[in-house]
Amino acid sequence: MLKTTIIILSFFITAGIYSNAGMPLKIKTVVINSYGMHCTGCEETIETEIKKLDGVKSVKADHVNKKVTVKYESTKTNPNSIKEAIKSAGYRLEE
Ligand SMILES: [Cu+2]
Repeated sequence: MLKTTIIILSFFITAGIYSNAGMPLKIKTVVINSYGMHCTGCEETIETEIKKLDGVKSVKADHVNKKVTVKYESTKTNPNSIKEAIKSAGYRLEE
């Protein structure tokens, strides 16, 4: 009887662990300083390049404040890949 209870309990605990591991998306936000943007056209160029990355949920480039804000799934991409995308769009990470 006790053994059965333990088996049933451990089943539920295990099921709980797996559903937690599989379910929630890990969305992170990163703000990257980016230089060389002069207008909204530049913002669009950077945004288009970053959106090509798998796992990017949203991207907002801001040429006035020289920042690019990106929401991404941390299991699919990372800040380094986003920085590479900014560089291949023709913009700089340092002033
Ligand atoms: Cu421009």
